[in-house]
Amino acid sequence: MTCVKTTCPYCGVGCGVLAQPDGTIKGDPDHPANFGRLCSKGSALGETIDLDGRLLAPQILGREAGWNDALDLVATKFSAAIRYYGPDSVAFYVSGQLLTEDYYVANKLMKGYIGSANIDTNSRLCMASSVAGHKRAFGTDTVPGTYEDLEEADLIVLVGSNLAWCHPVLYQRIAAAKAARPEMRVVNIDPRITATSDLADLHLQIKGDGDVALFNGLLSHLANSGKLNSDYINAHVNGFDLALESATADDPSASGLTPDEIVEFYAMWAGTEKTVTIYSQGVNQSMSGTDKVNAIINCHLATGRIGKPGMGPFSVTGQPNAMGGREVGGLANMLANHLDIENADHRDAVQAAWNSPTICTKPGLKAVDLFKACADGTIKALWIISTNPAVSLPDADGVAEAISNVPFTVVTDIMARTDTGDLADVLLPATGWGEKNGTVTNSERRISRQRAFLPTPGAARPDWKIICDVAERMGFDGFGYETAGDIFAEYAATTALSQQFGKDLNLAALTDADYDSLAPTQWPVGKQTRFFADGAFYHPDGKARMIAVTAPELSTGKFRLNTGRNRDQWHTMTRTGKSQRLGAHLAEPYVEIHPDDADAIGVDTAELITLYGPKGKGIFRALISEKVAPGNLFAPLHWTRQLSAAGVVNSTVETGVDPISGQPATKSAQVDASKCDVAWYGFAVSAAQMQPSRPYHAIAKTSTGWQAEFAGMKAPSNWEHEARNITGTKAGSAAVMQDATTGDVRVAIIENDQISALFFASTTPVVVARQHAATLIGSGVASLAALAGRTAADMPDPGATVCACFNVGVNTLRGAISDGAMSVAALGEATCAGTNCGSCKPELAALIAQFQIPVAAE
Ligand SMILES: Nc1nc2c(c(=O)[nH]1)N[C@H]1C(S)=C(S)[C@@H](COP(=O)(O)OP(=O)(O)OC[C@H]3O[C@@H](n4cnc5c(=O)[nH]c(N)nc54)[C@H](O)[C@@H]3O)O[C@H]1N2
Ligand SMILES: Nc1nc2c(c(=O)[nH]1)N[C@H]1C(S)=C(S)[C@@H](COP(=O)(O)OP(=O)(O)OC[C@H]3O[C@@H](n4cnc5c(=O)[nH]c(N)nc54)[C@H](O)[C@@H]3O)O[C@H]1N2
Ligand code: SF4
Ligand SMILES: [Mo]
Repeated sequence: MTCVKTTCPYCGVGCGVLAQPDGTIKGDPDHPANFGRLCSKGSALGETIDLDGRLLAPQILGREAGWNDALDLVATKFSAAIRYYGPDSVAFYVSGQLLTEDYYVANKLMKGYIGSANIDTNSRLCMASSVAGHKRAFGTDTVPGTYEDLEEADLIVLVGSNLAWCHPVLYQRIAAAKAARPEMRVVNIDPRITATSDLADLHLQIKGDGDVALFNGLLSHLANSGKLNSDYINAHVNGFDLALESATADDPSASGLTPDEIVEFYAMWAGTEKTVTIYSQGVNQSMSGTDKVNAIINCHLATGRIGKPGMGPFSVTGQPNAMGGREVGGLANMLANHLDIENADHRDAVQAAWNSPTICTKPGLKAVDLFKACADGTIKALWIISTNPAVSLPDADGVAEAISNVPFTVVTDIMARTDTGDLADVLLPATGWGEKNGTVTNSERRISRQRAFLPTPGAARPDWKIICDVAERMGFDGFGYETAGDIFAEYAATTALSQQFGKDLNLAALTDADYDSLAPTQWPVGKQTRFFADGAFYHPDGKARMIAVTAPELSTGKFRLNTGRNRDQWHTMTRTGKSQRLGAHLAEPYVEIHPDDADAIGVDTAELITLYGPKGKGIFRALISEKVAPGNLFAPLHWTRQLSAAGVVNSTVETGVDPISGQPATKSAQVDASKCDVAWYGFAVSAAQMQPSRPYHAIAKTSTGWQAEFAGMKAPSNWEHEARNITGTKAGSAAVMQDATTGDVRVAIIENDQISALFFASTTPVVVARQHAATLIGSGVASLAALAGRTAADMPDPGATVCACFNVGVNTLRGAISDGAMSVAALGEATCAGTNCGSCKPELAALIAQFQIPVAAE
C-alpha cells in the first residue's frame, strides 16, 4: 500500500508521519523533528480519520445545501455588511491549525481586499505574549534556536511547560539526551507538579505568576556574581541599565520559593553556559505574559547565551502551524511576512505585492475584543474557521451568546456538531488532515508538507479553496489559485519583502521549489540555522533590547484556577475524542485539588466539585492530589457541551488580558469551589451513544460503544426507566439488582442473550471496573455475573489505561512491578507499556516510585 510522508496535525513539534490509506501510521524516521518517534496522540491518528460525525455538505440554517447557494449567501452577506457598515463590521476568527496556504489567503482577503485587519486567531490565546516579547527584544518575532540545542544543552529550564504531555517528542529527545549524558540538568518551574517534573533534577513549585520576580532576581544575581557578558551587551544590546535597575528592585522571594531553592537555581543557571530556557503557556497565558517572556530573554541577552549551540530562550509553539500563521501575518496586529501594519512603507509594499485594491491601515480587534464587538452588535458578519471559541475562550458562555448575537455567522469545520458550529447560520465542510495539502511551520521554523493520503469525503473542500471561492464571489480577483502549491509559491515570493525591509523571514529560495516533493526545510533557508549569536537584531539600530520589567502584584482570591492539557486529548476533543484508547487515560472533566482544600470544602475522593466563576459555573470530578498547592486548582480545557453537562472549564474562567499582547490569562482564573451535593452517582456502558442530560455527565468512547459518568440531584423512582433512558436502550429485558444494605443499584439490559447496556448507581461515587464493564457489551456473559461489575477470576481487570499505545492498565502495571519490573525498561519488557511512543514513561516511573516508598510503620 502506498505510504505518504506527511506531518502530524497536533502539536508544534511538527513530527513527520508515514501514513497509509488504511489508517496505518508510523513516525517518519527521516524527519528531523522526530526521527521516527510519535507520541500517543500521533500514534492514534489512524483511529480518528473515520467519517463518523463529519460534516460532509454545506448547511444553511441546519439544512443541507449546495455549495453554490452556501457560497453565494456568504459572499452576499459579507459584501452587504461591508457596504452598509464598513469593512470593520466584519471579522474572521481563524486558527493556528490552518495550513499556511489557508492562512495566507484568509489574511490576504481580509487585509488586502476587504480592507480591515479584523482577522484574529486562536494564537491570540496561545502565542501572542511570546510574539510581543520577541518583537520587543529582537525587533521581530523570531525563535532563535533549533531542537538540537535541547539535546546539546547542559541545563534545560522549563518554565510553565508540561513538555512531557504537550510536546512529548521533544520531551523524549531531552530524556534520551539526559540518559546519554547524565550530567545534563533539568529544572521545571511550575506551580503544579506534572509528568514533566519526573525528568527534573529540581522542581520549583513557584507561586502562580511569580516568574517575573524569579527571573528579575536571576538577572541581578548574574550581575552580582560577575556572570554578565559585557562584550556581548556592549556590542549588541540596548536597555541593560534600566532592565537591571528594575530587576534589582524586585524581590525574588515574591516567587514563593524558599531562599535555598532560589540560590540553587541561580547557581545552576549562572554556572552553566549551555542553558536553554523553554517556555510555554504558564508564561504566555498571563496578565504579565509579555513581561515574563522579556524577563527570561533579558537573562539570555545579558549573558550572550543566545543563538549558539545548546543555548537560548525557546518558546515552544502549541499548534501545528502556530509559527506559519505568524509568518503570514494571521494576527490582527500584524501584516504579512513579519511586517508591521503601522508602517506605511510596509503597507504599500504588501499592497503592491498583492496587487490588491486596498490595505488595512490600523490593527484589528484582538480575540477577546473581537467577541466583545460581536456581543455589542458592532460585528455584522463573522466567519470562524478551524477553531471552537465557544469552548476555548474565557467566559465561554458569554462568547457563545456573543456569537449567537451576530446577525450572520459562518463556521468552517470538519465536524457536523461542535459547540461553535451549533451557533452558526452557515456551516461549510472542510477537508481534514490526510485529505488536504499544504504546509506547516514547527517550533524550530521548519516547514513541512502535510500531504493527502485519503479521498475527499462527501462535498468537503480545502479551507483555502472555500476562502478563495468566497473572495471571488465578493468580486475580488487575485484568488484564482488552482492548487495549494500555487499559493505557497506566491507566499514564498512575497517573503522577499521581509528582506527588503531588513526583517528575518526569507523563503524566496522556495518559490520555485517542487511543492509535491518539498522536504522538511528550516528557514532561513540555506544559511545559518540559528539567529543572533553575533547580534544582528531587527531593531533599526541592529541591537537587541533588554526590557525593564516589574513583578506584578499577585492576586489573592479564593482559589487560583489553573487550566491546561491532558496527555491524550487535543483541545476540544473533536478528533482525539474519537479514539477509545486516548479516552481511556482520563475520561471525564476533573479538577485537581489539594487534600487540605478538599477537606475544607468537605469533598472526598471522586465526589463532585462545583466551581463558580464570576459569570458561570461548572461541575468537575474531584481529583485530590498534593501535586497542586493549597489554594490552587487545576482543570483541563478539553471538555465541551457535546461531551459533558457542565465540564466546559472556560464557563468559569473570566480573566483579564496581558496589556501588551492581548492574550487572556487562562492560567489564573479566580473561582470559588464547593462540594456539589448530589443524591446519587452513576456509571453506564452501552453500545449506543448516550446523552444522559443530568446535572453532571460526561461521555466517552469505549472499545464496544460508549460510557457515561453522571450524577443526579434526586433518586429516580424507577431504576429500570432511568437505566433505559440514560443508556438509550428501549428493547430487551432488564435485570435490576439493588443491594439491600448499601442501596447500590445495578441494571443489565439484555437483548437476544447479549448484554446491550449496563448501569450502575450508588449514593457514593460508583466503584466498578469500568474498562471491564465496557468489554461486556455485546458479550453473552450471564447477566448476574456482569451485574457484579467485577471481573471473573480468569479475566483480571487491567484498570485505568496508562499506556494508550498498547492499552496497558494500571493494575497490570502494578502486577508487573510487584513481580520485579522495577525500571521503566523492565516494565516495558514485561508489559510493552511505554515501548512505542513513550508518552507514559513519566507515569510508569511514578508507579515504580510509589511502589518503592516504604509504608510508614504504624
Ligand atoms: N496533549 C496535548 N498536547 C498539546 C495540546 C493539547 O491540547 N493536548 N495543545 C497544544 C497547544 S495549542 C499548546 S499551546 C501547548 C501548551 O503546552 P503547555 O504550555 O506545556 O501546556 P499547559 O497544560 O497549557 O500549561 C503548561 C503548564 O503551565 C503551568 N503554569 C500555570 N501557571 C503558571 C505560572 O504562573 N508560572 C509557571 N511557571 N507555570 C504555570 C501549568 O501548571 C501547566 O503545567 O500544548 C500543545 N500540545
Ligand atoms: N482555559 C483555557 N483555555 C484555553 C487554553 C488553556 O490553556 N486554558 N489554551 C488556549 C490555546 S493555547 C489554544 S491553541 C486554544 C485551542 O482551542 P480551539 O482552537 O478552539 O480548539 P480545537 O479543538 O483545536 O478547535 C479546532 C476546531 O477545528 C476543527 N478542525 C479540525 N481540522 C480542521 C480543518 O482541517 N479545517 C477546519 N476548517 N476545521 C478543522 C476541529 O473539529 C475543531 O472544531 O484554546 C485556548 N483556550
Ligand atoms: S509530539 Fe505528538 S502531537 Fe506533537 S507533533 Fe509529534 S506526534 Fe504529533
Ligand atoms: Mo495553543
